[in-house]
Amino acid sequence: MIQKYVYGHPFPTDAVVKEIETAKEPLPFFETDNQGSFTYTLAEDDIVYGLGEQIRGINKRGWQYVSWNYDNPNHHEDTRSLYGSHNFIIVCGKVTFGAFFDYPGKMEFDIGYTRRDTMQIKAAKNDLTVYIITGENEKDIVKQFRGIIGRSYIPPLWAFGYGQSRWGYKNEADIREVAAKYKAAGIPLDSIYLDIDYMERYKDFTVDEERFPDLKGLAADMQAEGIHLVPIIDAGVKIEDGYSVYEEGVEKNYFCKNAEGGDFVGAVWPGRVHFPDFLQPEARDWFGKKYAVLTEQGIDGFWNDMNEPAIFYTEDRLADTCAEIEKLTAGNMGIDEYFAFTGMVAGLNGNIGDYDKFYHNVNGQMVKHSEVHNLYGMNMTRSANEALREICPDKRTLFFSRSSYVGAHRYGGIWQGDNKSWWSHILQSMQQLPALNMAGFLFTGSDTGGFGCDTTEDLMLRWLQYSLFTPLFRNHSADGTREQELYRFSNADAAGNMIRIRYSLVPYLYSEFLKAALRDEMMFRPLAFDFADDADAKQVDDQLLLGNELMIAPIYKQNAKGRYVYLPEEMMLVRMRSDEDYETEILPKGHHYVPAELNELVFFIRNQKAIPFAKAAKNTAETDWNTVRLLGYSGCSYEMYADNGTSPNPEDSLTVSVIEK
Ligand code: MIG
Repeated sequence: MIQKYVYGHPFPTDAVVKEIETAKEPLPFFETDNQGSFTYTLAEDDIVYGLGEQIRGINKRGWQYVSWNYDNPNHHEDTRSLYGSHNFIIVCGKVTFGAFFDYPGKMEFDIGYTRRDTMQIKAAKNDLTVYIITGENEKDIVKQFRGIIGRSYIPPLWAFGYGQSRWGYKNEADIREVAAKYKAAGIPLDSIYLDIDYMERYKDFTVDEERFPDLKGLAADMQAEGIHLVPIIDAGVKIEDGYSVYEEGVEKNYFCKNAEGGDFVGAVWPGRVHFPDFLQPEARDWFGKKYAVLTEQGIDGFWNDMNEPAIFYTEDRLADTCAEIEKLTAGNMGIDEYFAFTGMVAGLNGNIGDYDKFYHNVNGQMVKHSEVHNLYGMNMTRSANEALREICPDKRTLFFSRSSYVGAHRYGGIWQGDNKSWWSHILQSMQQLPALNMAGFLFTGSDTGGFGCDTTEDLMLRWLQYSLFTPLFRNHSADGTREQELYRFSNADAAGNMIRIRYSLVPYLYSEFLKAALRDEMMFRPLAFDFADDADAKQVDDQLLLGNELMIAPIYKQNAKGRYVYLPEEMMLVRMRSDEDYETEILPKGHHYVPAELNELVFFIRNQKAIPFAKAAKNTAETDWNTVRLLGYSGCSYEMYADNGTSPNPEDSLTVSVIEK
């Protein structure tokens, strides 16, 4: 059952697509002060799941989180906001229910942080819609929620292949080198990503003619090798005379305005920029149609970046800061002045006050950005998705975004933002997966190997052993960090074996993805969602169920030659060195220490289940679905979902078949 409660005058976020009548009975579970604050008393053993892309564990209890889409490449346990805001939680324990707080501005979730027994959720203003969902269990609550927010985005099949990315590929030769070296190393590859350097001075929908003189030719050569090029698009539009995107946007009033009615100026990679007003349908249509500049050159995938939007600085604040600094540095700087100085400089980037300085035009009304902040990234990806469905109506285009809000899951996937080459960020990524799935985000994954900092070859290998299960499987790193293409490492053979295992798993992963999307289910679940009465399962926050057949338990500690794993039922341990070299062993329910050398992937097949396992291919287009055989318990079958991998509506080519062992 879903009950809807409206407070004040909520901004229409488009998160929920189903009409629901406002409830007549009073709000259950929470006390509200009718000022935007909602309080729930937590029982000692209550678990709180959800919040999508957030830091810390699967159980969110014991911290304060803030929904405020934010570019934080240095996030760790202390962080409160990340790139997306997904205000859906499930409280599980004394009473079990789901709650979605549909509010596009800043929201705080104090989940037993101030007081262990109190959850206090607070919207900046009392203008929001609250949905309370009760059901049979957590999975049922999620299914009901997903039913009202609309079907999750389904990418083309090739997006399930392995992708190589790096901020730092400067020109066509760099891209060709990556493709050639992967080929020479015999490591499968489906995509190479183009970061901001392909553009002319970071201008959206331009291609630098010197460094990429023939993108169309390059894209065609890559296609011939089964490789898709995936360029980045940034939110900010460079202010530059003669640049048509800038000039059109100014002329048509498609950019966000400042208080005086002029076009708001921020600074990001291109220098001074205007931000497209993605809340205007006409602006969305206009910006989205620009993607054709690239699809015309053979491009069929994009990633949308900097769309929180990230703002390095605004002109006003920079001017004020410089004036203050002048005063501070006039005499002999004392320690207090020194810290004031460094604080002011550090505070330029992503300054929350800057988001009060610009406005969206919503049906002629000027709406302050900070009140609808968390919708920006979602509407950028919506702009691309809706336009591309017109431009390329016959096939799916790959999209994923950095920033998001509930509802964005209908338009594209998300990557989990800028992480680091830290062991803890393998775990952090995994812990976000079920919460993201709860909110509809199925196509997701982390920057494998780590984005910031220098990776190591063992970290890379262990990260691959985790990421090879995530729908988005991309190796990405930041400019200036240690290069991490797999062929650079002394363990490239072992890494290549992991990639080949991924390709053997593509039929299974794709099938489970389709099921999750078409049935509004979760692909990745905490153990307790399936084993509700198992007290030990509730404690597990570094293992996940994947689909209905697998359990993953990645190794995320350096120098570990194995790990403890909890089996909530008898399962089959699979220990794989390559798609052809592996052994299996049945383990009883309970706690086990599972050894795994660095070059060994371990995962578990659930009791009396089996998964389809194909011959590894050099890319997804070459996957031979006829070679699919069952791996797992004998005497059981698997229900496989498949389609042609490209039709915009998956139902048009969907096949459901039963594979028997
Ligand atoms: O401020 O385009 O998250 O993936 O490589 C950094 C450069 C801008 C942030 C993205 C990252 C990308 C980088 N971008």
